[in-house]
Amino acid sequence: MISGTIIFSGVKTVWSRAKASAAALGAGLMAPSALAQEIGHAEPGQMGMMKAATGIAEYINWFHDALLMPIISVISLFVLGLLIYVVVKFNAKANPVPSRTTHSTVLELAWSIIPVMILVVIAIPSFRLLNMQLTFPRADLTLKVTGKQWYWAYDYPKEEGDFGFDSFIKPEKDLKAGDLRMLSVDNEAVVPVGKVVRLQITSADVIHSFVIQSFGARIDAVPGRLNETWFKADREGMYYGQCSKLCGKDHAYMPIAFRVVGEAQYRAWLSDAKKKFAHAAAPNEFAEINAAGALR
Ligand SMILES: [Cu+2]
Repeated sequence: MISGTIIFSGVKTVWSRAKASAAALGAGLMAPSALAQEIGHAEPGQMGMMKAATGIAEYINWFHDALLMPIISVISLFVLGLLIYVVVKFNAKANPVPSRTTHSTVLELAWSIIPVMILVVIAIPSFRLLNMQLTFPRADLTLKVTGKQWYWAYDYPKEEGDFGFDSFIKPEKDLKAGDLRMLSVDNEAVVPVGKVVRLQITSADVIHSFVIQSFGARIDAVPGRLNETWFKADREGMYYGQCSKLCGKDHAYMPIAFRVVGEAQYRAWLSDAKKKFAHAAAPNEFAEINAAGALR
């Protein structure tokens, strides 16, 4: 297991180096403004995974692109080849007298052991990924995220000013230049770049699911339960996600929007947000529960 992990991390390093040099090559061709604002959302007609903004998302993309896709492609082509071979070679015309073979020890051992070995090869990086996602580094900022029918609510902790707000999808008629249909929201969650953000996720009604693919974050929002995930965004920009659990009639209309900014910009936003979204002005369930001491 351990030597396997070392091999895989070696492969991963080579892969991310190749990707980094490809990105550097691309960067030379792109306008600097395009680089300053990374946008984490799917492009129309896009194939493949969304661009990664965290180490975990990069690992997920590597796992999918460099390991799972090649394995499933080879298996699919192999099975297709076998089917064509059987159809051509063993049809009634080509093979009028069929063999009466019912048993082959070698074949049976092979089709048991080879799939097990493939699964072991997949399991090693898979468990490594789970371990990365479930090992929480010390958090610089903890946000509470509440799924509601049908929007998300964000609560910032006492140290950041003790405020919270609801985040609704922007209706199509309110979209401005640069906004994205079905993704842009009225109030984005703002977080600092390069900091560990811990998310405590719950729901006020039915089960929702909080997903931001560019962060490699995916976790259910379950009423009465506090689930956790974390991310550390390497790049500034806008990152979008969507509720990924069928949660009712407006399931498709509750996007998740995170703006990752530099420390100074974050502080500036914080001082405005503290006033705009103070809990006293806009009370929410959590403020009431907290006041009652239920969550302490
Ligand atoms: Cu939902």
